[in-house]
Amino acid sequence: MFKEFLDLGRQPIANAFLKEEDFDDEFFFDLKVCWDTDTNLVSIKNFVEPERIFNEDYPYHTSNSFPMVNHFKETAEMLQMKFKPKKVLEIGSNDGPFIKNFDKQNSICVEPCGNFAKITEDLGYDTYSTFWTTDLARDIIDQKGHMDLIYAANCICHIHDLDDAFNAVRELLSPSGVFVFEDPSLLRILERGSYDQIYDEHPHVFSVIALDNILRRNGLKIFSVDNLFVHGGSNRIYASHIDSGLVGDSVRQNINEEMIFGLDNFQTYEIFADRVKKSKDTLVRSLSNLRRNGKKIMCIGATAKSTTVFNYCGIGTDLIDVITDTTEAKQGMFSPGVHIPVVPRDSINLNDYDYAFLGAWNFKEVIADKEREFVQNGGEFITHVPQVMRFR
Ligand code: DWN
Repeated sequence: MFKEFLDLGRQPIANAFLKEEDFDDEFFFDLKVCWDTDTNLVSIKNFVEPERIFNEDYPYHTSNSFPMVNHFKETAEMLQMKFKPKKVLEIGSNDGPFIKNFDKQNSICVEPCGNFAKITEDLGYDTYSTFWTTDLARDIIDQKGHMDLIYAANCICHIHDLDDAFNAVRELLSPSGVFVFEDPSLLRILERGSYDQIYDEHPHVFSVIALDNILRRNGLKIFSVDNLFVHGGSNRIYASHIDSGLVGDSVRQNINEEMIFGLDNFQTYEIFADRVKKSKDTLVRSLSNLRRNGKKIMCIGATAKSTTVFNYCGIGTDLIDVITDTTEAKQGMFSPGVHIPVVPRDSINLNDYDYAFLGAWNFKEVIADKEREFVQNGGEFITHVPQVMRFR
C-alpha cells in the first residue's frame, strides 16, 4: 500500500531549461511523494513519461562536473581489478566518463538520450539509443551474448518499472556476473533534509531495505554495499544471481542502520515532511530579508535539485538574479518553472553579488575552493542542506 507523506507542489521537468518563447507551453505536474508499506520503497506518485525527460535535449553532461569524471575513472579501475569482467554493459552511459575506461570491443552502452548516444558511438562504443527494458536485454543476448558486468550510475532510480529493469538485468547477466549500480541514498536524504533529490527524473529514492526486497523478487540479491560521498551520499549496490555466492557484512550493516533510523516506519517520513516545510519557510524568510536589505543574491549550479527547491519554495527572480552553470546546454536558457536566467560563470563578476546560493551544494567544497576571492571580498554562500545557513 502506498502512503503519501510529502507534497512538493507543482513542478516542471527538472532539467528542461527553456527559452523565453517556450514559457507558455511549459509542462508541469504535481510532485507528491509516497512510501510503500510492502517493500519500503519511496516513489513519486505521478510518474512523468520518460520520453518527455530523456531525449535529444537532455542537458546534464556528467563530464561537466569534473569531480564526477574522477569518480567514474576510479570506479571503473576498481571494478576491473575486482571482477575482471570480459564483457561490460553500462545502462545510462551519458557522455561516457565510465565506459571510456573499458575496451571498445567488449563494452556496450545503453543510452536513451540521442545526444549522448552519439558521443559514445563516436568514441567507438556500440550504443543502443533506447530505454532499458527486458525486450532490449533479449535483443542484446541474441546479438552479443551475456554480460559479466552490468553497471549503472544515477540511472536505475530513473526507471519507473523496476521489476522489468531488474528482470532485464537477471536475463542478461552471465551466471557469475555482477550488477553494480549507484544512486542517492534515502537514508542520507532523510538525515540531511535534502528533499531536492526528489523530482521527475527520480521516480524512486532507494533504501538498501527496499532494493533487497525488489531485487530478490526478480531473482537477484545484494551481496555488498559501498557508502559513497557523491551526490550528497549515495549507495553503490553489488548484486548477483540469487543463488550465487555469499552475502557480505556490509548488507546487514546498511539494513540495520536504516532500520535503526526508522525507514520501515511511516512516522519517520512524516517527520521528514515536517522538516521540509520548515526548511522552505526558513529559506524564503532568509532570502526575503536579505533582499529587503538591498542584498544581491545569485545561485551557483543550475541543478535538477535547484529546480525542486525554487519551484517548491516559489523562489524566482524576485529573490535570485541569475544562476551560473558550467554546462553549455543550460547557458543562455531560463531555469524550469521559475525562469531565472542561466549564464556562464565567466559572464558575471561574482563580487557584484553579496550572496551565492549553492544549487550544487553537493560540490560545496569544490565551489568554495574555486570562489575563494568572492569570500575574501566579503561574499557569503547560502545552502539549505543540512539546514538553511550562511557560511564563508
Ligand atoms: O541523477 C542525476 C544526477 C547525477 O545529475 C540527475 N537525474 C540529473 C543531475 O542532477 P543535478 O543537476 O542535481 O546534478 P549535479 O551533478 O549536482 O549538477 C551540478 C551542476 O552544477 C552541473 O550542471 C554542473 C554545474 N557545476 C557548476 O556550475 N560549477 C558544477 C560544478 C562542480 C561547478 O563548479
